[in-house]
Amino acid sequence: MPRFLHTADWQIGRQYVQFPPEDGALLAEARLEAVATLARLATEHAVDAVLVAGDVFDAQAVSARTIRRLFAQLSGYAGPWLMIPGNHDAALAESVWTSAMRIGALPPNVHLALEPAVLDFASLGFVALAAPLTQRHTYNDLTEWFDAAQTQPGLLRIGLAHGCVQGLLDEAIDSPNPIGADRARSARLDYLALGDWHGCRQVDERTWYSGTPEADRFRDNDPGFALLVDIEASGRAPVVTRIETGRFRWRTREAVVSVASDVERIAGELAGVQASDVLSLQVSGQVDLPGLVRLRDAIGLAEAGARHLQADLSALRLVPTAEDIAELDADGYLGELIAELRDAQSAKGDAAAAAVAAQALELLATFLLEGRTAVADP
Ligand SMILES: [Mn+2]
Repeated sequence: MPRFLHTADWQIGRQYVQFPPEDGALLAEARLEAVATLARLATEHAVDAVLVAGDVFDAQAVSARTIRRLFAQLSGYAGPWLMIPGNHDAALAESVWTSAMRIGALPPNVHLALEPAVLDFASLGFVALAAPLTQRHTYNDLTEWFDAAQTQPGLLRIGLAHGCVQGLLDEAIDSPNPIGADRARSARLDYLALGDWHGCRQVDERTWYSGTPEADRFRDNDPGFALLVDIEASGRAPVVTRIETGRFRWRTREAVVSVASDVERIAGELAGVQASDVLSLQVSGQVDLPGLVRLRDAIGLAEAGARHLQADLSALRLVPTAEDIAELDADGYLGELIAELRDAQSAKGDAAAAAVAAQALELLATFLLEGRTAVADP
């Protein structure tokens, strides 16, 4: 009974320039570690082959060192690794693949299809129909020829392709590269291994996106898996099992604050962050001064506990209460100014002037608060 491990979208060489270097370097390193994990899983589950459905590399201009390091991660599985280029590492005349071959980095058990090909693994009971991308974007379906491809009866027909199943993922997908929604049936495939959609997703009984083994962006589409695919015999439906491979958990959280308990709830969630969390937090609404202090403290602690936390409070409006302003202890000129702004904020008649006063009050309170925090925290 042939068994496969299906993976895609390794995106090796991806740079996380939007992150501080210490976080970005670890996230990039995790992509290589994910490949080592795949090799270990392939061996543990005794698969007949690993199917890598494109975007092994994130870019064509990956350093020789990174290319060598990637292929070194494969050493944990001695069986065949089937690879096709995707849109990020398309098989151009000069590509990351030609670089890899030039430096002799490809191990002998990597079976790379740089052009459309039927790869024969008769001794293992299957053939692979490979539809590599030879340019970054195409507008014709590169899997069309699968339908007419003749293969030896009795051998499983396994497809590998990278792109967008038509009518399914059009808006959100990485690239145009269309794939017929009915391809597995029309080409009599036992399994169609797809890449490009970074989340794990079933298309039909025989067609799956494995997703990327290690999340690389803030999109809640189920990344961080590989698929174990068991096919009892030609024509039988595959049994597909998701295996968790991801190390970091990327999440987005949008929170709205209107009452004090909202701040407590967010602080409670932040207290639960773990070293594997990469979190993007956006807070909107309005908050009083103690609420803002509490929120900033909770964010500060969570920043230290998470792999990465980016908090955006730009849509959160500070609305200090009268007690808050008294607490700021601003006397003399500042005290008069605050009182003036507070009156102007609630003055009736000129709405525009009231809004400006509210904004000025918020700024001033924030500066005073920050000054106080800075003194209290030498
Ligand atoms: Mn892609």
